[in-house]
Amino acid sequence: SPSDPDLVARARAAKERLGSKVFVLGHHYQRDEVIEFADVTGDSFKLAQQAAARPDAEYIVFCGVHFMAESADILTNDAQQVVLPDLAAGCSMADMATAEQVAECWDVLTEAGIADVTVPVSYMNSSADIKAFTGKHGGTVCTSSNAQRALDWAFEQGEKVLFLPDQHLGRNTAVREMGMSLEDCVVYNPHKPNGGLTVEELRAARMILWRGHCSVHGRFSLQSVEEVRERVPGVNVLVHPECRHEVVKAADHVGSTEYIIKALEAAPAGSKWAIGTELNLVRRLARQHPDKEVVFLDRTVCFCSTMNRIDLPHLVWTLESLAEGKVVNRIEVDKETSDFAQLALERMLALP
Ligand code: CIZ
Ligand code: SF4
Repeated sequence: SPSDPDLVARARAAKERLGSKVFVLGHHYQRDEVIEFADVTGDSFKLAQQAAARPDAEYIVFCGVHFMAESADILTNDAQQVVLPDLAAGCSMADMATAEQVAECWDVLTEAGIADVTVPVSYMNSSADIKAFTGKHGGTVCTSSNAQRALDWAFEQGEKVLFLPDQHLGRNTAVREMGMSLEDCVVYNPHKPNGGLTVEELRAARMILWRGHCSVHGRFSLQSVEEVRERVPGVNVLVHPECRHEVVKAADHVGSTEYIIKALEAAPAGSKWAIGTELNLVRRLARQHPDKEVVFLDRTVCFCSTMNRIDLPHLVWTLESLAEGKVVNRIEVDKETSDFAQLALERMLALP
């Protein structure tokens, strides 16, 4: 539906008043009405890098979710203020691993005698606390584009990996990209004593997968793939590695949001694509590629509800407040957390 013209005019006016003082970042999963005002679009990692590359911008308005704004705060300088237009824009996956739960897990690994041979690897989609834990214990952050390189590196440092918080990205990377078997992986459930695992199971495992998942990507099923192949003969199924293992196995191509965008750009006219990622991005891709048939992998799966919390009214309120010199919804990571989290992020940046 078209945006309210009054709100569009107000957003434009406030942005103009702020000039180069403000830099608006838009994640690929954001609404069109928000993306329209983004100075740059990207995945969470690209956006954090872009924020750091604009040290003159006083205000970074992060149109995305909470963990992304935290990462931007960690990677930008102290004078820059990161703002999240709606503080309720969290991420259910990031919320599945709390600092207390992960500390308890580390105690379980210590008791089993394996903590000192285990390297934590945390997906970008995690809170600053979890990234800090990872940095403190010699581990690295990863994205869906470099997860394999991060795991290769981690297995040079130790015998086992504790992968946080997305079990699917961890399993898909280990099994699909690195030739491990499903038996090499165990799932640590933070809601059960000892993660629901015996000491023997922990000692035998190579990949200890945290029991977290994305509430959007986790909903695509093997049936979604089978049905779309029937509905759209000759379709290429392209999914994000946050999807469940059987979905990734049944797909033709697997990759990060940036990979998905590039794959569509490179695809020949007339080709057919079923995409398993967030709906805002899939709809935008369909519009940008009218010469190709682009469909959503499963019509029963919906938007990321927290991504969608950032809407034009929230963006207008944020920009107008900043234009009046009032900083609202600032996301600030404390120094100790930030320093350890940065260590983990820098290990990722140094990956071969
Ligand atoms: O699922 C998400 O939220 C993703 C893929 C985020 C990102 O950009 O890394
Ligand atoms: Fe979190 Fe999934 Fe939404 Fe991404 S799409 S912000 S991982 S819930």
